[in-house]
Amino acid sequence: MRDCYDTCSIISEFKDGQLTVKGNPEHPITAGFLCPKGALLPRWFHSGDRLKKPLIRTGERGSGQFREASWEGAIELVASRLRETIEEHGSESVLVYQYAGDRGVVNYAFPLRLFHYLNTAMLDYDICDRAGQEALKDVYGTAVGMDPEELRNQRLLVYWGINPFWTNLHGFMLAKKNGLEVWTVDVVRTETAKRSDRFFQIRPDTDVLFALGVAKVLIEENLYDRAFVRENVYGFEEFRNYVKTLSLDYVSRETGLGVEEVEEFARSYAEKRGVIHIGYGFQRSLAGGDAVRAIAVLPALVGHRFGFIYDMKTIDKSYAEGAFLRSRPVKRIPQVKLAEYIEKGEIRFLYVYNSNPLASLPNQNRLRRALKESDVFIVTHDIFLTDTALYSDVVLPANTFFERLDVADSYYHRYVALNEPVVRLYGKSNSEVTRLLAKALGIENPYLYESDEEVVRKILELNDLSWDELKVRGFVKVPEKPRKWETPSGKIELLSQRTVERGLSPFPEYRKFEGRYPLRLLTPTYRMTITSQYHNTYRMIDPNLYINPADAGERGIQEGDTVEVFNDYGSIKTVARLSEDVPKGVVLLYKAFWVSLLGWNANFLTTDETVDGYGRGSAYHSTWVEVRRA
Ligand SMILES: Nc1nc2c(c(=O)[nH]1)N[C@H]1C(S)=C(S)[C@@H](COP(=O)(O)OP(=O)(O)OC[C@H]3O[C@@H](n4cnc5c(=O)[nH]c(N)nc54)[C@H](O)[C@@H]3O)O[C@H]1N2
Ligand SMILES: Nc1nc2c(c(=O)[nH]1)N[C@H]1C(S)=C(S)[C@@H](COP(=O)(O)OP(=O)(O)OC[C@H]3O[C@@H](n4cnc5c(=O)[nH]c(N)nc54)[C@H](O)[C@@H]3O)O[C@H]1N2
Ligand SMILES: [Mo]
Repeated sequence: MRDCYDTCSIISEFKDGQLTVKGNPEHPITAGFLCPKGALLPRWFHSGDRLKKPLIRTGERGSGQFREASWEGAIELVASRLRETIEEHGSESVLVYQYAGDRGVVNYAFPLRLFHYLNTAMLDYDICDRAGQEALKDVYGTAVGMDPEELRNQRLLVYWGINPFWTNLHGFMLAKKNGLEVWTVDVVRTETAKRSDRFFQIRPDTDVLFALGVAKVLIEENLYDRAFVRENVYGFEEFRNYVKTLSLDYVSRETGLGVEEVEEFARSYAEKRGVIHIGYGFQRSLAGGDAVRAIAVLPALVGHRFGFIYDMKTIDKSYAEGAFLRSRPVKRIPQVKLAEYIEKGEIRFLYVYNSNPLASLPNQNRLRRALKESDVFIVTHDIFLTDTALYSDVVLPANTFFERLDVADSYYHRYVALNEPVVRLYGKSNSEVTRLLAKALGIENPYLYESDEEVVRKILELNDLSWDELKVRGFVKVPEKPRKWETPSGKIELLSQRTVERGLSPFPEYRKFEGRYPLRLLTPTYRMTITSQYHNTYRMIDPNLYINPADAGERGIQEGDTVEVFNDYGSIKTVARLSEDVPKGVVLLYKAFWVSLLGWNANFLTTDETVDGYGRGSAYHSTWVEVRRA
């Protein structure tokens, strides 16, 4: 249910007024344990900060002044404003903004039925894994790679731009338990890097060169799988010529890795036919699309059919979303460009659920300014009074996945789980609120009134999954069907026809990006939060700035000093921690904590530029800053 690779099977119980949770020992990925943040879920669930009553804004936007309202009153207000907005400005001036706060099929998708029915604008989801999705489609026609359970039969796993010891702990443990050799390619010496057999510490944005260098060695040292390539690869000769001109000295100079490291990577990777887990984290940069495309070439060269892990799609969930309810084509608004569309006056009504964009979107100063200066009506449905809720006109209390029926898949593994309620405390589910709104709007369409169980049963039926089996075991594995590459040539495209059509180079390109400030700011995930979630309930965050001692020295900064971090987007103050884990030229802040608790977050500094050749994916990591003693 959480926005997390592992999608754990949790056994929960409610006794004597207290929720307890444990990892399901029967579930092959969860394997009987929860990660540190999962184990604390009862604290989140029982938090005294949970919203209990709807709120209506009384003070200035963002001031936090609200009055409590009844559910009827709040829903009536939302419905009448929705109706008025559509009458005055048209249905496309309404935007539903949601993301993965809860990944249950019903609670993720059902509210979209209402907005499809109303023909409103929807998001183009580009905040998380988009550039990599597009890049993998360019090469393989799909971003779905290997079933991680297949790792049991593998020897080597390469973590490329991902920090699974924090973000995919069950995947990391699966690899370790099965005795795989583990390598990490990252800019930062992460907790995963520290637990890996080999660590390739690379400069930001140079992954594309590293991967091309490895490809060159594989080809020129005849380490590639000729038979596989002949049969399954499109554009091999052209690609071979492309990497021929690449000098390994240049690769070494740019990446910061030694020539021998590149050669050793290639030789050992080929010998062990490694699997590459391509991270979501690192592709959120201007270089992300080309980097993933270059990395994607490597499994093909060593003859590993789907020798990568990125995304998993097991079941078709479209019925829950109900796009068939639309009578007009959808206008999509790029998620990262929300502020721009508000500035242009194209959005008059914003309905937010499952997301906290006032913490998670880049360039927060611009977004907040746009919201303050516009007259957009904002409704937020959340469990807590988040930063987004604080900026809203109406706040509706949500309940949690412990309190309702749902079904969930995973973006990492092939198990689907049934989520059954244990108890009900406060708030209403995303689907309940949808039904209330539909009723208040006088809509009669039966699809807007289907019960959660009806939707779940229908989804299972459409996917040939058994409700009875799920009821008994709690989870079921979706078998993998034989599949081919879904590219224009029907093969793995080292020369990509899709990218040529988009006006890009047929091969992955290395480009140098430079900012107006000297230090590259990375803002990756933090161990005890999921983006902004759990900050308010666990109170376990790390707001410090990590800086290399050499960069600190040049600026007269010492361990523990208060520093200002700034660029053209904004400025924040925090405490400096000197660390060799971040290389010279790079500084690090963890992503997206609650602004109302901290007074700032990393997204006051991050760029809202996008990876334009690759679906306009977000480019958080392409942010440059300067740091000085405050
Ligand atoms: N604990 C926890 N788990 C989570 C989440 C969370 O917030 N907290 N969020 C969930 C979500 S939404 C997502 S998308 C996933 C993200 O999961 P990950 O992909 O693990 O995410 P990140 O930590 O953002 O990024 C991974 C690494 O990319 C590195 N990196 C940055 N730039 C470069 C580069 O140019 N090259 C290379 N090679 N590496 C680079 C960073 O140093 C970082 O260590 O995790 C999910 N799981
Ligand atoms: N600087 C920086 N920023 C980033 C990233 C980065 O790497 N660096 N990563 C980006 C990535 S990968 C992602 S995926 C986005 C995520 O960005 P968001 O989608 O904004 O993610 P969360 O902060 O998890 O917010 C989810 C919200 O949903 C609420 N919620 C949970 N369950 C329910 C429910 O059942 N019903 C309702 N109505 N609400 C619920 C939670 O309380 C929480 O407030 O952030 C992005 N932001
Ligand atoms: Mo994400």
